[in-house]
Amino acid sequence: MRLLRPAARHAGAVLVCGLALTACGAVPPTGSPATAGPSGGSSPSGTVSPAHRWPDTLVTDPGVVSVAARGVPRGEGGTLPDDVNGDGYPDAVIISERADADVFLTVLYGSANGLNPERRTVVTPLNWVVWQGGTSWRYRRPDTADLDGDGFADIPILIGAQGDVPAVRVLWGGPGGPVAGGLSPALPVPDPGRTTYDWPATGDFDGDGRADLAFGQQGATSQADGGYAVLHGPFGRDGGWRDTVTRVLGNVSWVAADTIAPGRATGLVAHRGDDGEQTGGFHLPTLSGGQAHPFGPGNAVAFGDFDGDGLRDLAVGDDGGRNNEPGYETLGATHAVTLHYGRAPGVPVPIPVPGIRGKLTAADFDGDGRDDLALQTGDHVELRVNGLTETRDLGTFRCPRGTGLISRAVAVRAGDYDRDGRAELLVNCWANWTGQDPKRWWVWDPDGPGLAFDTTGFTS
Ligand SMILES: [Ca+2]
Ligand SMILES: [Ca+2]
Ligand SMILES: [Ca+2]
Ligand SMILES: [Ca+2]
Repeated sequence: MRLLRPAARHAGAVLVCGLALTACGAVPPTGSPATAGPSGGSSPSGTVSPAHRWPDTLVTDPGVVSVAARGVPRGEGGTLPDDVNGDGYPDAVIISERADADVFLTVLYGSANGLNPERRTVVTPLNWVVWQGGTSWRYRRPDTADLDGDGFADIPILIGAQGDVPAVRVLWGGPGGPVAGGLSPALPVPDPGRTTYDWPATGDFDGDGRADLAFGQQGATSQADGGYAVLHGPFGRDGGWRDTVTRVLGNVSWVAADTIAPGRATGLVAHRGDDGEQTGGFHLPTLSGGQAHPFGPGNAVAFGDFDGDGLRDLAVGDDGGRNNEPGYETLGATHAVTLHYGRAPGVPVPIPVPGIRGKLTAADFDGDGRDDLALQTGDHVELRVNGLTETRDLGTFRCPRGTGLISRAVAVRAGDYDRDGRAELLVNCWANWTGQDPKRWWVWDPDGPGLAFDTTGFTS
């Protein structure tokens, strides 16, 4: 039994079996790795059982979301993996709430002046719900990528009927952002009951220039059967995709990916499940090479180039999750960020950070060519800069007035939304000690005034 948050991850894991009993039954042993074709994986060598396909209703049901846009700059297409309207500026996708606690997606559009909530698209589920699986530090999802290769970043979302198994669909980007009806059929994720209720990770995992989607897969009959599945792009608007690769790694519950960049295959973290405690996982710098470096414990992960040598590094930290098993006070608690540098992946370098919790967010906030790390200590968000050797306290974020107690600042995601070479940080300000409260937001810009906004009134 866990004492503290996060509760959502494990609750979601339990729910997988609770709601999808058929998907928790026996599943043929998976290869390592194995490939299934776009027929849905019914080939003899495939690992996708037709018995575990999504319900057909999820494929055919139209009119799932409404879309309301205002002030969206019109783009012509580009190459950035997070440019939803293709105007050359990265965009931020967040999950947020209205006053009535309705959960919806908002695309905030970048510009020369950065993010501005007056330039946005609000995507609201109709009779379905946007799944909120995942704990607070992974709340940066949904990720984006140009899944169909048309020059506009797309948004895979996890959505489904209340109480049903959610499906992954793609909300397609376009010159004016997402539009009504611009939603793919349900993607044929292998063994959805085994695939955790976390959102998929975007990447180009085979380095072919086409964006792919990765999913963590829990073991069907034991933890040892856990692993990951990758659906390779390009993805068609009819729901088609190139092929599926699965791999068994043992006790894997969820995945996190590096950022997409031209000319390199995207790295992946396949993380073990947990019962509220800190666990570890496997770092796969490339999937095609097959090498999986074990790491941990630490439930918060972030990729970056922290020493500026051009190689990708992995930061692992304590997200604050605990349970009340005997010894919980100390077991698995590193109270540190541990760096796994690309130049020496087998030599972890711990950096003590007393009071660390929450997620890690990496970006180059000061523009020196080295990625920096935003992390939480207590109620504060702080930056580690200059190769993570220097600490810069950003303080407690101020949120819109009149919203009651503001207690926690949660760094959600970062990007260079104004393209001045220095990243901005998007922070969610909780007014609730006990759980996610994604209504109040703050954009921290190292070069300019902060911007606060509240999604409570985002009806359009
Ligand atoms: Ca854009
Ligand atoms: Ca696209
Ligand atoms: Ca690819
Ligand atoms: Ca930097």
